Amino acid sequence: MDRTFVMVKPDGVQRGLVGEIVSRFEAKGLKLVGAKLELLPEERVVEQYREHLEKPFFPGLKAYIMSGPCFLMAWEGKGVAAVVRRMVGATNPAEAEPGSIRGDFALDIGRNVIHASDSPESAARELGIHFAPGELVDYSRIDEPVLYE
Ligand code: D4T
Repeated sequence: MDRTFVMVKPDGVQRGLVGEIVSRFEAKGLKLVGAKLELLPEERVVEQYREHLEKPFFPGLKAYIMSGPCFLMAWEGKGVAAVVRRMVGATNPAEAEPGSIRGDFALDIGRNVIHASDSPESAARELGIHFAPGELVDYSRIDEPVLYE
């Protein structure tokens, strides 16, 4: 089954949004297969955002991501990376649809509450940066037989 990486950023943790965000993915029918609260070390922030290293916003982005604990998750489900990105909404919260997480809970692109991998390939890479294989759990949710055709 497909897996993706999702992270509540420090602003989301500080604002007490972890439970609301986890609830949305649970209610959708996705399965939580890994989770931890962590202060990210610089190497993993750089690896996570390596495509943005030369961008003018990178120093501020790195400082923000390292400013407090992040809540890291692995979610599993059919087409999960694309499903989660739609639930997260546009990168700029001003453009994110109401009903999406950023559309409902954020205002500023530099404080957009949550990260989610943008493709199955990114998901595999990012899960590898943040989780050891033994930290991801294989199990069945009791409602799986009625969630899938
Ligand atoms: P993340 O990676 O945080 O989920 O965001 P997205 O995948 O939706 O968007 P992204 O890679 O384009 O941007 C990464 C991260 O950088 C911040 N950012 C971005 C910023 O502070 N200023 C900017 O101008 C841009 C483009 C927000 C998300």
